Amino acid sequence: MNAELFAAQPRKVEILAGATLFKARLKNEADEFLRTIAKIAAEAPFRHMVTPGGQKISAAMTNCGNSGWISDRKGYRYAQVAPERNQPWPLMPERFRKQAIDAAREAGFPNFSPDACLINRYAIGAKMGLHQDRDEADLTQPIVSFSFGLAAAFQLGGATRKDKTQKILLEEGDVFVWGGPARLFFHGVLPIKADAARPHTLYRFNLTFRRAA
Ligand code: MD3
Ligand code: FE
Repeated sequence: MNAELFAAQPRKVEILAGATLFKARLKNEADEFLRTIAKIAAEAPFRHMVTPGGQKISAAMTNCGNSGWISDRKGYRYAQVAPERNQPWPLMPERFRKQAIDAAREAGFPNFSPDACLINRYAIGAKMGLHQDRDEADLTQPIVSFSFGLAAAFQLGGATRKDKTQKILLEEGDVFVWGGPARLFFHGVLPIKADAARPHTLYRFNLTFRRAA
């Protein structure tokens, strides 16, 4: 039997108002994206930052673009230089930027103009607790996320921390656009699991394109 017959086909799913999932949209480009991520990381290495409370963040992070998201004892913020290098972040690859803008437009956000791309690398067992993304200046701009490598069970809540959450599977090549009413919703990532069918795939990568400034 031909495995291609069962491969995920691209499709658009409206999860809730303002949150649109494009399943498998970048699946064929995954290897190219992973190579480009490796080049960015050769310039600005992945590292584990700490929260203002002093907890180590379990996803390793780096950035590309004019601004990059950072966290340390002083707080969460965007910075135009990588702190330990005192140099600008690597340029946001034009292909990345275009894919993010195209997805945002198709989800109903024609004016998306990202200046920051946070790259999260999750090893097996890494997770991200429920949180809101509110460090960006203009909350009318959406966030666009690309997932590669291992899958994740993504938790989507509501406007308050107490709201019920739903679980959404994010797989290789999935593109998620968040804006409008969903922009400030709580969300998180459950611990990443190994995939017996992909024994050489050790990480999940998630890229989030944002308008920071
Ligand atoms: C829903 N990253 O970096 S991306 C983050 O998979 C982050 O690495 C997750 O949450 C990850 O801040 C999820 C999808 C995402 C991004 C922003 C959102 C979902 C969102 C903002 C509001 C609601
Ligand atoms: Fe987030």
